[in-house]
Amino acid sequence: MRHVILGTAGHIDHGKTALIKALTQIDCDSHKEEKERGITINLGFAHMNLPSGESVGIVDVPGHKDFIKTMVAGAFGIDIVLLVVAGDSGIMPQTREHFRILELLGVTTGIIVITKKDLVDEEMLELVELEIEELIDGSPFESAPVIKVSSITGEGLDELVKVISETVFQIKDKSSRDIFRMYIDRVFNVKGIGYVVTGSILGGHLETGANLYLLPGKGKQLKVRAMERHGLAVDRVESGDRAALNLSGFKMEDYQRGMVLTDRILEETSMIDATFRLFAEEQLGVWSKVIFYSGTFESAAKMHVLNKDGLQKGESVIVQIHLEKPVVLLNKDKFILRNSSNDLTLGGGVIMDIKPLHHRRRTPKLIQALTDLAEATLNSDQQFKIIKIELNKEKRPVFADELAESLKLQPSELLYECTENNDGTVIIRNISGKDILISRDVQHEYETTIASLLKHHHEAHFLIDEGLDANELTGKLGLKEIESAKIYLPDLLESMEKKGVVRKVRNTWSLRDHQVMIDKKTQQQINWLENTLLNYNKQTPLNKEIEAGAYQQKISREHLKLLLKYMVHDGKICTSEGEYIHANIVEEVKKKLMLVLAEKERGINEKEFRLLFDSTKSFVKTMIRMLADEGLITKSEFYIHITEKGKNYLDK
Ligand SMILES: Nc1nc2c(ncn2[C@@H]2O[C@H](COP(=O)(O)OP(=O)(O)OP(=O)(O)O)[C@@H](O)[C@H]2O)c(=O)[nH]1
Ligand SMILES: [Mg+2]
Repeated sequence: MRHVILGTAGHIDHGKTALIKALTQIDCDSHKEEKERGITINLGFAHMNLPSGESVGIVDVPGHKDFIKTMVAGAFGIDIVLLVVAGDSGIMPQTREHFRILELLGVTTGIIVITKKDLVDEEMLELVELEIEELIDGSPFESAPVIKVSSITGEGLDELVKVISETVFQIKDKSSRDIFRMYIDRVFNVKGIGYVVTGSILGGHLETGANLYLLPGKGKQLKVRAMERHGLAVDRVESGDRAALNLSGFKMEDYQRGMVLTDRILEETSMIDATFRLFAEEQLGVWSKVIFYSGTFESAAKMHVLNKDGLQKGESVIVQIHLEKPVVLLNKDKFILRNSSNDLTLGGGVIMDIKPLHHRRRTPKLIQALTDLAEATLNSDQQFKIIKIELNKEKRPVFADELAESLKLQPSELLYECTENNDGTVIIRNISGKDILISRDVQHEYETTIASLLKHHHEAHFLIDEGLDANELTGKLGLKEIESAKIYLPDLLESMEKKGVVRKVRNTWSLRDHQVMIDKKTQQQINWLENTLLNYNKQTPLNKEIEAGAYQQKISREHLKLLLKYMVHDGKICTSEGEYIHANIVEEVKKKLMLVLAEKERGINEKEFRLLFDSTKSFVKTMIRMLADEGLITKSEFYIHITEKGKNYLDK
């Protein structure tokens, strides 16, 4: 089954609605005011059953110049246009305006229909044909068929139906895997059934019973109770169908024109980067006030031209658009801009970034990046380039799922693109089952920064073989809050180890070539410190006293800390809560105490401990902490006891 929507376009009174009626027997001008004025005001909807059995949806748009926004909403999502030109008047202003809008909306398949054949002679028809040729020359419609009909006599209609049937089969199948999206173009309440909304499905598919969201908004869940496609009840609709959905949960107070129904919650935006082509006879400066249209959405906006100082008719530029109202859009969506007084269609373009940074300054680097993105956006086979640009924007490791979500791609599609079309600039790492992407340049920067961080660390701690642990490095790289970095960085460090840049020292990472170097002067300082601590014997020296001694030795406080740390690492001294005792003394006390404790069933208290060694209270407290940490003793409220581990120690 084909899923194709046909739309009309053309100047007022040229016979669009009459043509649809002649083809389908459906009168799209159903409103009272339309009947009275004899013009189309609202979008009209119909469907047509082709001889092949296919059914195509039809959207009939108004031609009046005041209803361009309605025309844009109707033309959004159509696949084939019937560009109607009346034989008795030829190309008129809205013929041209609609024609350009269609081109900008990416509608590239069409049939030109010359109507009112019954009112004109051959000569006049030839003239109109010449005008049409001129209009379509060099456009995507250059080779579109031109059919002459009369909706009154029916002449030419059979041929038109034949051409429509052929054209329907030229439309490429759309992907029904995409996100389901449908701008609502009509809402009505059917007694006993509830609210029904209609629209052209822009992507994805939908089954009865599915959940939908009305966006932008509170994200309230709606349920599809029943559906119709082209007037018939169905259980499934998809991209390229006109559909009527009966929704449970839908409330008029939640709805505003311009909202879209989706099958998942999509982020709203009010700032976009886009390409823009000006087709109106106008000159625009760097900043312009405009009205933005995409689908049924409309908002006042400001347009900032980024890569030029202004633009003339026919020029294409890169712009940032600031919308007054939030909207849900997807990259590659098309849009139309009108001037702020809404009497002139300026042009339109393609959205390339729905969540850009705010570009305050137009730097050459920014312009280059945006130019690349524009090229990738306009070129559908450049998906990988878009992925790369989005990744470069992040400047950090990103989960594949996360990136796919922001690009509105399936994770599998993203990974496929990154493996099939990768030019080596994007690195994919699979770490504990998670795919993480990072740009090669960013990874290279990390490697350089890590090496330099470690170098500085080693310089400042030259007596210590340890470097920094993965956690400290994550923090120093500014990645602390980044979930993906927590698994990415340890993996990166391991790969740097394989490359011979770093090595593991206990739980830290050091530069592979880092070695502890002790010069003569440092050795003297170490000896002095060691003697000092030995001389204190079983009295823990207060830090203040060590510092005072060091000061006399011309050792700075920082350097003293480093010496102490080195000696702890080296096993010469022991430390607990900032107190230091020489390792030999710890060993001596340990042995004797264990022997005593092994004999004393009830254990000993702190005072007895102190008397045993003729030491100070603070020495005893520090020793108890050290031995308890080692697991050799336990301490109840008053007494110290030997543990099993302590007994084993004695046996050794
Ligand atoms: N004689 C003749 N009259 C036609 C033909 N097609 C349309 N008309 C008449 O032209 C007038 C305008 O036709 P519509 O179909 O309403 O024109 P439209 O393009 O839909 O106009 P808008 O929707 O307002 O832009 C009506 O009075 C039609 O009856 C035709 O092929 N022959
Ligand atoms: Mg009409």
